[in-house]
Amino acid sequence: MGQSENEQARAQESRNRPEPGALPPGQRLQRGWPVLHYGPVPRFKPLTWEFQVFGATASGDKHSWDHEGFMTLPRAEVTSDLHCVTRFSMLGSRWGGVSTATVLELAPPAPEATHVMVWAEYGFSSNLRMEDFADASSLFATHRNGDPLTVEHGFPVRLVVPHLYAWKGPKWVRGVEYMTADRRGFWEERGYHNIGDPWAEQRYSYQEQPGEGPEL
Ligand SMILES: Nc1nc2c(c(=O)[nH]1)N[C@H]1C(S)=C(S)[C@@H](COP(=O)(O)O)O[C@H]1N2
Ligand SMILES: [Mo]
Repeated sequence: MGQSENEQARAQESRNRPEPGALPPGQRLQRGWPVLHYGPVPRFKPLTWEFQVFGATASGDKHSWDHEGFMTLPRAEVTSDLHCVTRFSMLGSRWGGVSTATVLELAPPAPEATHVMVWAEYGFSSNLRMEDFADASSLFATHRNGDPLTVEHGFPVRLVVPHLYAWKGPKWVRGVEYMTADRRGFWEERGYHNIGDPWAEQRYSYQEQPGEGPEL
């Protein structure tokens, strides 16, 4: 179960990315775990909750799991850091859940799919390049340090993409849309960088270079 440390190390090497546990430029260490999001905390409704994969799927069909189905998918663990663009970082959480690789394997995208939009409750969304979504450290987390997520932190499922700023990981995820072209998500439309690499301090959309995001 889970990802070996070797595999994690190799994934890091291949991206030439700093080790977990390091602080990106302009970030400070946070003790404890603040709650940060836009809008109200959604109530979990187990009977109607679904995790859907749709858009440019290989078969053209939509895939969906109910909560029980999602919780019985193969599980993985990743230890990683969370970097909020408001400058706090939380280092060294052990996230448990379903890796994005598992979702990609069970609900494969069409070959033309280049980006994903991850959708959460109340229409919150964030867009990712396929390679960032598919990264070996990207995980749909249900647990942190062995405990189920609290509702404020995204119960039942949040995305964690440790090599990007934390807004790229929606809490209360309900679906993934495979896309054949890039489109901006919620914060990416509202002044935040389309890619959001904390090591390059890609905080705001005005910093985007040509080709890093769709027209604003
Ligand atoms: N659905 C949703 N997910 C979200 C956000 C949000 O506004 N809505 N904010 C993001 C931001 S900016 C951060 S820093 C993290 C914060 O996660 P936390 O509240 O568990 O610390 O959630 C991310 N996920
Ligand atoms: Mo954030």
